[in-house]
Amino acid sequence: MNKHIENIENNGYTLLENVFDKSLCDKAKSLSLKYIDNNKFVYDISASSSPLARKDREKILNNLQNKDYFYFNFISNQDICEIIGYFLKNGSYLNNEPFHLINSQVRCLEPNSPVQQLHMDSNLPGKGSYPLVMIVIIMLDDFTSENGATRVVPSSHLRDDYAESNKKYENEISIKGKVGDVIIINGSLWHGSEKNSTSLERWSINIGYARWFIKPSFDIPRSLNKDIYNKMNEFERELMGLKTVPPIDEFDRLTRKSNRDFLHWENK
Ligand SMILES: O=C(O)CCC(=O)C(=O)O
Ligand SMILES: [Fe+2]
Repeated sequence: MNKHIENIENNGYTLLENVFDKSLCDKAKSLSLKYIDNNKFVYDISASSSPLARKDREKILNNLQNKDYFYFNFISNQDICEIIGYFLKNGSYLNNEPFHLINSQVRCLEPNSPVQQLHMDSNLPGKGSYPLVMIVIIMLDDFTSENGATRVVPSSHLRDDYAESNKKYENEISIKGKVGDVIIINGSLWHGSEKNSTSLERWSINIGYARWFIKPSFDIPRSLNKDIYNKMNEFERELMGLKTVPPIDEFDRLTRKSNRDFLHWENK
């Protein structure tokens, strides 16, 4: 763990090898494909002006936490959450304030999927500050130099500016690895996927975690379902941010943190 903490502190990312079995990764792909095919999702891309919202050469399944409890094999993996917890608790009161899930996605780059703009997921450069957001990328296929591996600009989490549009930086590198390997990235690191120049798909699970007071990408507490909730352990429920939903007004509660789950399902 110390090696990974050092890597993330200095370079902004680390690679954990062989965290998940190939069989679990294959199941994640086939299950996700089933959800994608059965649902024929239509996304309103006109509602967003970011080039990151263009998904024409991708298959995407968002909000894994409300699709199937199976995905918690990845979302709440202990080895991953230990490292994430170190970074997202560090500097908070007694180094022990909670962190929560802010997005989770299965992402498939289809053949000829274009390069993704270098970006940060934290909405704020990291220079001189504690990390606010951490990203996990789980390889469901080998990541190679041809099929759209994640590229990063090492140590860019220490800068105070943003990557230029459509620019390839001299010192950027692609993180290659095997199915079941995991990349952990400081959310302020400049990163994005490469072009997929092969005739095969490149699948990954991409997960975002943040300090508890950072707004998630989707309303995770309100979109949970009870079947999945009932299977979750206490840590997983807290990871969904159920105890940090703001009260509706001061008569509901006087603090943002609560002793009880927002959904009030815990004793039923
Ligand atoms: O899939 C990848 O390699 C990175 C994806 C990413 O950074 C994103 O969609 O925000
Ligand atoms: Fe990203």
